[in-house]
Amino acid sequence: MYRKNMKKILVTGATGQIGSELTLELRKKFGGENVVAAGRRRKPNEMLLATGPFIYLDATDKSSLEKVVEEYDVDTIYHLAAVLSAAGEENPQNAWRINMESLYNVLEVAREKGLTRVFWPSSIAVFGPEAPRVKTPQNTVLIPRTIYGVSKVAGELLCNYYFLRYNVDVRSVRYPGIISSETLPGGGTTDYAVEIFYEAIRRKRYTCFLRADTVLPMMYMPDCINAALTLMEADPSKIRCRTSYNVAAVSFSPAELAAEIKKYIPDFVCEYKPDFRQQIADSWPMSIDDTAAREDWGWSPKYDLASIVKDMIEKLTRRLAEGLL
Ligand code: AKB
Repeated sequence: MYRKNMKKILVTGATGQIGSELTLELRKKFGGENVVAAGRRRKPNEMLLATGPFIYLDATDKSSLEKVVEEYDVDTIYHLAAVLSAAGEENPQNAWRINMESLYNVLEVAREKGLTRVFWPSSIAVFGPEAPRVKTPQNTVLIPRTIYGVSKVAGELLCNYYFLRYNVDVRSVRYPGIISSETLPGGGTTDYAVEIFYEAIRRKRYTCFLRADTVLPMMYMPDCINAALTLMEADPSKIRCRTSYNVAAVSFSPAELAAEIKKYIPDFVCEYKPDFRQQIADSWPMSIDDTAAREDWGWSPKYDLASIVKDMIEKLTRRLAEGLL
């Protein structure tokens, strides 16, 4: 995969939950110096700094984005910077501005400079209570109740428009909640499914902000990264959907997750105190139909609930023993 003198990949939101791990994976594949990590944190983690270039970038500022694309000879952007669902409800105006302005700038720069490819994640948050909640289809009614979901629906339509009108090769998947061991998520409704591991290992107790029986679609980070890379490598003729593909892995409730964790930490206690995020979760699908992604570009997840929990417990226990947790 690594080519000498190859053009560069830019990852925005590289210090976030998905960005931090995706950047390292891209660097392994294409060489550290070919993957520019960009974020708004002044102090990113050491691995990001040690393995390739890191720059401060606010993607809502188009001229800064243009400068970076020119300076590093970028031809592919993974645009991950975003405000998530729960944080979005605390300041909807800010969430709309950040999510929409940054995506618009990325698509405009891709159009103006003729970039080869753009990846932008959408989310199960595009669906609202009017959509079927079980095996939610690829094409169904999209009336989300959060500003995050509204920005994702608008973003999907914008991506489709830029493809049809300007031939910008932008590709997207609708991620479910992502579980990962390296960087904590921030501001999402599905964040409980990561926090619960840290608290179970450190304190053997967790108070969940969703009801015990709230079933949501989830995915482990290796599958999440694999979805992005497989879609980005697919032949353009295979990509029949230019809004965003449904991708599914597992669905479970907090009670089911807690029961699986208890197999490793028998005295773990999980309590439930639902807050405003419950309403968001109740408006989202419980499971997703991802037939189109499987058929078009061979999407297939590897991790189920048991293998996710086993891997998370192993990784976080090791980090705790090394004093890194
Ligand atoms: C969130 O909870 O907001 C995100 C998402 C499902 O897009 N993790």
